[in-house]
Amino acid sequence: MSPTELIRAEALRLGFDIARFTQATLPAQARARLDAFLEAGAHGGMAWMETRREQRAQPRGLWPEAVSIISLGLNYGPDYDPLASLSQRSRATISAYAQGRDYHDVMKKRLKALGQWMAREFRGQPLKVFVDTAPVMEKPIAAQAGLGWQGKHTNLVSRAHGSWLFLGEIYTTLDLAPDAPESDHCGSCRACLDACPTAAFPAPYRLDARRCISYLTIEHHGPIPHEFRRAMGNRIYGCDDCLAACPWNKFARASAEMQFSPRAEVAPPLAELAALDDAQFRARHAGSPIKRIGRNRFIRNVLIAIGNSADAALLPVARRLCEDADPVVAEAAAWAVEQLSA
Ligand code: B12
Ligand code: SF4
Ligand code: SF4
Repeated sequence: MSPTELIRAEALRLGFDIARFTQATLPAQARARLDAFLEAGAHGGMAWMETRREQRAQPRGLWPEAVSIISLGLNYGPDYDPLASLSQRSRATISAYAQGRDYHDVMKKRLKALGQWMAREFRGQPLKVFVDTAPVMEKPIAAQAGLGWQGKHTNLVSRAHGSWLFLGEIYTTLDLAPDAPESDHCGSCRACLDACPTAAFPAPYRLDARRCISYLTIEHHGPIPHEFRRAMGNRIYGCDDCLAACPWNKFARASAEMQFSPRAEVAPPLAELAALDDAQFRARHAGSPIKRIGRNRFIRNVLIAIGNSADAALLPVARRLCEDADPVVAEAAAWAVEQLSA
């Protein structure tokens, strides 16, 4: 077997759903698009995107010795309708990616296992493993390796897994034969663009993160801008609307990875979530990506959902939080009270 066949077979054995190869260079176009994104301020408060621009723009900007990249995907396809809870307004909608165990942990563990196997197999050739948080353009790299194409919602769409694929990479000094890129199969479709509740796409293939509910609920610190509060509905962590709209999901299969199965109720009652103090929040979300945003940002999001619930039974819950020690929580609580009293 060739080195790429060996590595691919080992990756699949370790539980990856797809593994493909590309060279450690991206076309100048990827850099130009990243620049345009940052120049437009579309990254909002994610200052780390700006500060590590050079490393992100080009794989060798991060690691000059890199020759090839192994791009890996893990299918997290939900076995339920991720949008079903949007109409259950006294309950929370939590995006599919955050229902199970934190994918960073699952992916990192497998990347390290593959890396260790490669170090043995290829006599200590240096390599580095990455998932999400490193300054790596994961989607353009995966598209170049042919895992799928960047759809108009900007995420990677796969013919086999639809929109539900986590990405990770191994940069290596090995010179591996590259796979062919996948071509764009969006055609005239614009279902994802039309599905967005906050009009976060200024144009196909371009996202303004400042308008995206995923950004607002996970990355944004401080009060949620008023113009987006209504549109958020009961989405308290991330958003799946554009991903779920994609017709390519009809070929997707539910993930076989038990660690991505929902750890608790898919759509928990807002009253239950609003009652969490710091210790309870951390205990409930141990091992989940949700833990990262901390209790205050989480309760802020829950209060926006309460304000949108039209459920008068949640009024005392919101009133209680008007006295919260965190000013952002207290402000969101006051807004929720106002909405429910109107
Ligand atoms: C910052 C970030 C966010 C930000 C900004 C998202 C964004 N689209 O940039 C926010 C917080 C909003 C976010 C949200 C989500 N994220 Co996110 N995020 C990232 C992160 C850390 C960096 C992405 C980045 O570099 N953005 C900068 C822009 C410039 O890059 P880009 O999107 O690739 O932009 C390209 C296009 O605009 C394109 N382009 C421009 N014009 C044109 C024209 C044509 C014709 C074409 C083809 C392309 C094109 O060129 C640009 C550069 O290549 C990556 C992890 C990583 N290290 O890559 C995860 C990542 C992209 N996120 C991921 C996920 C799962 C999500 C959510 C689905 C989570 C959720 N359910 O809430 C949402 C999806 C929202 C959406 N529609 O994108 C996954 C996506 C997996 C996949 N299959 O693609 C990643 C890869 C993490 C991972 N390791 O799995 N995320
Ligand atoms: S994740 Fe939600 S808010 Fe963000 S672009 Fe997609 S549909 Fe719009
Ligand atoms: S919904 Fe349509 S336009 Fe959007 S990514 Fe899927 S195929 Fe492309």
